[in-house]
Amino acid sequence: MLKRKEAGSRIEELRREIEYHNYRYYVLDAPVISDAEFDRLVAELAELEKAYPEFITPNSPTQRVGGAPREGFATVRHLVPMLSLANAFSAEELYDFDRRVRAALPGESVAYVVEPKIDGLAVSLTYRDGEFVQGATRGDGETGEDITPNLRTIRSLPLRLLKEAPPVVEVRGEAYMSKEAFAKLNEHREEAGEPPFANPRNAAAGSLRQLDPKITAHRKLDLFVYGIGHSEGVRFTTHHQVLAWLGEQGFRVNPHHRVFEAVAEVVEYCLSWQEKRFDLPYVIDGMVVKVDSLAQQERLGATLKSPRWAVAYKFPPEEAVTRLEKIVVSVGRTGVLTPTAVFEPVHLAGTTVSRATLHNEDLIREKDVRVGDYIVVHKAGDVIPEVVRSLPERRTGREQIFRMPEKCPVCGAGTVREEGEVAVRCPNISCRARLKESVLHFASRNAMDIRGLGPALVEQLVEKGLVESVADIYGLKYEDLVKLERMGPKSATNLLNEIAASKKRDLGRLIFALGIRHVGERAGKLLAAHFENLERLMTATGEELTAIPEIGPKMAASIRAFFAEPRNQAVIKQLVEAGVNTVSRETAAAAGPLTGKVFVLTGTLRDYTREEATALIERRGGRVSSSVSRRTDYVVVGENPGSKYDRARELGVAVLDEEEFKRLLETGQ
Ligand code: 3BA
Repeated sequence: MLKRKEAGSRIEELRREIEYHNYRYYVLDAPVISDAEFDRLVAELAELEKAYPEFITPNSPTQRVGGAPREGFATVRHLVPMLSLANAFSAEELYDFDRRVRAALPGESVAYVVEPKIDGLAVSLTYRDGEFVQGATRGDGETGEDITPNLRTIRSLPLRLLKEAPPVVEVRGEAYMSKEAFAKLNEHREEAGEPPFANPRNAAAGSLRQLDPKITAHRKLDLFVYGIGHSEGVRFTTHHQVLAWLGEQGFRVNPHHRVFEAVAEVVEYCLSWQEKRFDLPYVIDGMVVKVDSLAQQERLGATLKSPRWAVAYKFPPEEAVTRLEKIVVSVGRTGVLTPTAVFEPVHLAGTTVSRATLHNEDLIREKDVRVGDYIVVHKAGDVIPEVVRSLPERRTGREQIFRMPEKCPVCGAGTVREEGEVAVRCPNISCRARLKESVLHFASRNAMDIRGLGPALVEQLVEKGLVESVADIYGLKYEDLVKLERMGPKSATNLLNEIAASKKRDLGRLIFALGIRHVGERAGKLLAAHFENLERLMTATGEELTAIPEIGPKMAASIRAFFAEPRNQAVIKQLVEAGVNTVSRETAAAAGPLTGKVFVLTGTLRDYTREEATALIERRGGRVSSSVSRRTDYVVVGENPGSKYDRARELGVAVLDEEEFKRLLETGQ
């Protein structure tokens, strides 16, 4: 073990080294060590920090994802307002801008810097003595929100400046999400039935607005910087000098900025990016033109909203018109049916496209898209083709209104659309589209806990036709398994033992493992405790289900739909025949003296806080609800009770004072 002082200097050394390699990797895209070597450095630092936690600072590279969730965002006042950019929508308007600039600077020569306009979120990053101390959003330009921990998760953001640093410098730039990260994020959101983000800018904004920086850390964000706001102790004469300095200090500066003296060249450069932009890995929505000389910038000044020395040339929106030939429906891994528009091929944002997502049934209806229609298509985030709208004025009368299929196009099971949801789903857990996911969930740790039945193996079992439903797991034979890739005699035997052992799991786990929508681990346990065997759950009516505390109409409907599907009934029959346990050992009574009882608390108790009373009830199997209804068993009344007390008397619900409540906790009566 190192001595404290030595540990301190080694920690410092490791931090510099790690941040340098971070810079090589994320800023320069030119790493000089392997990932494994890098991981070793981080591991050594993490170990030293664990042994000497007094050395941990928020700007240690180990802390990029370490921030705790917060209650809300503090506001930050920008010392120099973050103005907005005036727009130019044509070459003509760029020439107008140039004329205004030259008119205000008579007889002077003018140079411009032209840089891509990143479609992200403007942020302000304050460094004191070279250390990153605060990051904020632009907000309304005067005040923004403090999002320091979220910004620290961006790997290309330097936690310390590389070179000799001024006492204070506030760097400004754009946080954004790459096209690739945006497409992946939306794919996951659609699979989970969550609404997709409209574009990478919304995705970046949504990610930076997370109160829990751990969520931000999972969203791959990046950063380009392009300016300085408030500063003390640095002086520059031109904008391109500022950009060079920022690069030397370890920031990512967009490499496509250029200096021009002639406005014609400025215009040509802007126009040249109209098509080239589709080859960039991030979205740009235009080019920003800035007067290069800072002295000239100062003399030009600003209007109320925007500087007179800069303008954003905005690219025209990339849209195309085509004819919708048909709508095809595919089924995703989780059983969601997704309609896709198939149309006559058109050139769009750099590629030829002939298909676009229509997301869901409701969107098709809202946009009034009919098969045979002329439609407008675009690419969200330059990558995801979408139907923007139909052109009803071009209809012939032969267009067809689309309906989602009533049968799953993959397995033929009757499809289900739950109340309040946009997604139509296939309810058959053995559907080919869903099977791998169903098996993985069935075997997962909190379900049937079959260790060794992971993605690679499930892939093979399903592809080879050895598993056509979750119940087929129990029919697997040694000879089937040893032949598979990465399977030896030992692992095959182990897996068979695991599978056999899983037959004894409690009913609660089995119910969860079936993958009934909305039925999580806790609901599985509650249902098992209430019905005690699977058979009774299968035949339960909606009323019986909703009579159970915590089981609402949504879950009840989904349980009924699940067991109504003959293909699911067949799986259960097969599970029973294989000898899988379908009875509950943990009965309702065993869970606690207050199991199933619903409490409402009102007024102040003398001896317990609200949190303590809740914990005491829950530890005994009861539940605390916030409002009184006919389903409430007890209303516990402290001093100065509210309207809940009146409501309890109205409904004839049992009312307990503090003494009676204590007795119930102690004796269960
Ligand atoms: N340059 C956005 N504003 C930008 C400093 C000025 C400016 C932008 C820019 C006003 C980009 C408005 C919000 C803001 C102060 C940021 C850029 C980009 N320059 N390259 C001229 O790439 N999106 N946005 N105000 N800083």
